Amino acid sequence: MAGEPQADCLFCKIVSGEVPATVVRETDTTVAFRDINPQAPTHILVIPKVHYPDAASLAAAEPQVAADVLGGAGAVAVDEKLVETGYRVVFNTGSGAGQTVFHAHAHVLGGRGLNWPPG
Ligand code: IU
Repeated sequence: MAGEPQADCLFCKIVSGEVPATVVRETDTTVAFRDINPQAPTHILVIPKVHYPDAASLAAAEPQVAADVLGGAGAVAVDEKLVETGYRVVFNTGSGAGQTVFHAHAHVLGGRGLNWPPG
């Protein structure tokens, strides 16, 4: 059921501690950890502890938690000293847009120049 932990979900296993991750920030509703395949000098994922397949379905069902994810991205950017130089928050949504893990997550990318439009 949406919102419940999914047995086959990698990010649910990171939330439960079953799969290790380099956690940089945790709140009652979110976890932030370093991406294992970083695409920038700083690349952190901010995820809700509850399971929804993407950001839009999370926002529709639990808007406060979606706000917590976005706020977590901002807090990570401050902690990682990305604010002055700029950073990007990305929610890949759907396999055609590059989503590979179907548990909502924000990518926080920074520490290098970021081109626009993204590829
Ligand atoms: P995507 O937007 O669904 O493609 O992002 C998934 C991210 O999860 C991607 O950047 C992976 O490198 C990252 N990731 C991870 O950090 N740890 C893992 O064990 C796995 C994927 I699998």
